[in-house]
Amino acid sequence: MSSHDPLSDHLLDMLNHADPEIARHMALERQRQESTIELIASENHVSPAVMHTMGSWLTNKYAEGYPGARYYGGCVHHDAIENIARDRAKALFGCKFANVQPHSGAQANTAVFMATMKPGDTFASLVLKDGGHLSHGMSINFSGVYHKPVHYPLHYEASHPEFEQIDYDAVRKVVLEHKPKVLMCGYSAYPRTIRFDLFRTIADEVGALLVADVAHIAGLCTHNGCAHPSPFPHAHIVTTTTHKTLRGPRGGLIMTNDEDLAKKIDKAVFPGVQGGPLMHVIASKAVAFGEALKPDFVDYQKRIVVNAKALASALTSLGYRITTNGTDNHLMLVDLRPKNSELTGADAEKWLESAGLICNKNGIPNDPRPPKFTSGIRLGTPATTTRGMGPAQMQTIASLIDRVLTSKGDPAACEKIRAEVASLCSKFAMPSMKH
Ligand code: DSN
Repeated sequence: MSSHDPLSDHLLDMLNHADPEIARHMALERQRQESTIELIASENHVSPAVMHTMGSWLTNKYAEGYPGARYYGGCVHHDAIENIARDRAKALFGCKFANVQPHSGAQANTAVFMATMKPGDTFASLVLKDGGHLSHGMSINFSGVYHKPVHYPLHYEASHPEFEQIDYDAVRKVVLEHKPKVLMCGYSAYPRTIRFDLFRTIADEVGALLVADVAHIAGLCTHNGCAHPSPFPHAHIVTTTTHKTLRGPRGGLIMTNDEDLAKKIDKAVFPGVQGGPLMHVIASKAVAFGEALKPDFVDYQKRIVVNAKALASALTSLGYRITTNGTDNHLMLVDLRPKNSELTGADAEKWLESAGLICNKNGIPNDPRPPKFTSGIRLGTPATTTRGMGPAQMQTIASLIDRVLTSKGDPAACEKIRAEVASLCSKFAMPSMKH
């Protein structure tokens, strides 16, 4: 039986006195995370060092501005921490400038749009329903309200060898026709390698800035592209979250090699779209970047991809269709229809959760069903890989998923599978259980 890290236990003890109502829910959530298998592609389990740096006295401080140029006194240690975070981010991704203040990936993209475009300017991106992101031009997101998104399509003909993948000829056509200020690449539900080099060639044809949002694949892109080609030197600007494959705290990050763009980005982050930086989160980002700079992080990223391929292949053998016929990265989209044409992603998500397998419903390219239902689920391997699971466990997980879905969520079957899931989890501790 694993034990927890002492700081987590101490926190719960303290909260049991200070605020028992919240303590109860936090204890239950810890138990939920420990006893279920996390397959949401954008989630991960952080180390105790990353986690507890966030829950610290650094939250007490206002530090508007940047190191050496703050609008409040008492920032000396915050300057040091933010400089370390910036230097580690630059070393990790191999670039010259980093802004570690964005509160999230969407905030990072908001700041980049402010730094590079005027209201009404056109940008090109992949549409949300094909794997893009809210902040890449959804009609009711700031990006679609204040700017003009034009979207490039995927290959939609089933006979095409690159079915459901980026159609670079179509990207070029859209870019030449609309001459956008910004060309965006990087996605939330795209399982294949992104050709940053081809995107840059296309952007250069019309003088557009190439913005790569690597929120999902950030960890894979570290160490000069250890498990996915790096967006540098091709992208003018790179945005990311820090909490997905990068395994840091919930937050955002913007990087570039261009000094002029770096100045505009700093101004856009603060005072453009944010006020005081979350210094406790920035310190935690620094800790996470420090962990990621260690050589075993490269091995971790490679194992994420090996596991994703193993899970995709096991599900294919069981009769599911993986879009694009596989994956090159940490995630896959599972088209449920070949197995059961009536089954929606919404039902699959609910049934799987009742068995302790956590994932999210997700549209597949050209999905006839609306986003509330969908014909697919999205699965990812960053969290299971953090727990130390490997290809053998991916086979087991595929079979557990299939048993839940074949049972049509039968409560007795799901209860039995939930016990098997808990037993598997007990053999693969979360980082906060190893100390
Ligand atoms: N919500 C994130 C995801 O799950 O992919 C994207 O921001």
